[in-house]
Amino acid sequence: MLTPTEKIWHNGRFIAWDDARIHVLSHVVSYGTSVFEGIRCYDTASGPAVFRLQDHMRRMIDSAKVYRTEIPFPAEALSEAALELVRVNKMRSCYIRPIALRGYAEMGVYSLRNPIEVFMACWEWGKYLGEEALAAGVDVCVSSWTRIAPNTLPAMAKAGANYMNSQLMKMEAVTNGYAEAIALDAAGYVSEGSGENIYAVRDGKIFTPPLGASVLPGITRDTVIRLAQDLGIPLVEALIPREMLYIADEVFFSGTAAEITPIRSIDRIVIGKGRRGPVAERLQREFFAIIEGKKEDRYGWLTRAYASQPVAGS
Ligand code: PPE
Repeated sequence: MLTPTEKIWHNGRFIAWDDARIHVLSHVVSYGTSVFEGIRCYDTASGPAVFRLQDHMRRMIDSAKVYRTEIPFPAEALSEAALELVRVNKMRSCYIRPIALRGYAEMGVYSLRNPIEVFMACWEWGKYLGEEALAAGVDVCVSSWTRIAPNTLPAMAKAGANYMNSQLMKMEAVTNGYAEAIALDAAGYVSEGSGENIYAVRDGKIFTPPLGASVLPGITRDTVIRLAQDLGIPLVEALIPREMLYIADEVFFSGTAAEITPIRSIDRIVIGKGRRGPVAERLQREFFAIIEGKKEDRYGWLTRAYASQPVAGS
């Protein structure tokens, strides 16, 4: 159950958590008309800091553009609002959810005359795929559902409606006793998880599906690509046949919520040694060293939320 924080940002001002309501006939409710982001704020050695804030806000603006929508706040203003949100709620580490939706005015599929409402909330969110997931790995399946096909729902846009496809995958997986599902794209190649990008490692080389395989351009995916390069681990974007997952030495997920999560079995076939592999572990170590502030933030990925460290409980 979600633990409420004090305030939610709405169209430029802060309102009480319980007041962040919309009418049931808001366009988004019937038609899924929303674009959103998921961002993490980490409690680093030098105080709470938000990871790749501007990149997330840029993606939200891009997602809206695909739907012919201009969010009435520039990325800088949204970023500033996110930092203020962390401050007013006195958070140290949290998950930040900005969402732009089409609100209440008219009914019918055409949405462009309905008002754009922008909300931003934050809450504490622990480990997405379970406490043990990061160290032990998770058991997953290949979904019987295909990922949203090219030119149907645009996968590069992080739109609410895309998550109906993700939900079909996730419900089936959980019902069958798996932590998560992997979707294949419309051509049958590996696409992504319900809320994560995916990687397969074979003989020390990382493979990840290209954007053309109906994947979200993950901010963590971009992070993994850069960290792999820095660590001298070869990484290629390539079409991945399903069976390549089964014979990989390692398979792992990345995402804001999932961070870097190893996969230890797929469809009950043990992957590699059935536990976190060395490549995933090296990437995790580098990733966590940066976000915990133990290693230099060499790409300027962290934005401090407080000018000076907040006193705990103040
Ligand atoms: N693919 C999908 C479909 C996806 O939803 C996410 C994020 C990713 C890839 C990874 O993207 P990024 O977070 O930028 O590295 N999924 C978010 C939603 C989780 C949720 O359940 O809600 C997330 O990880 O925050």
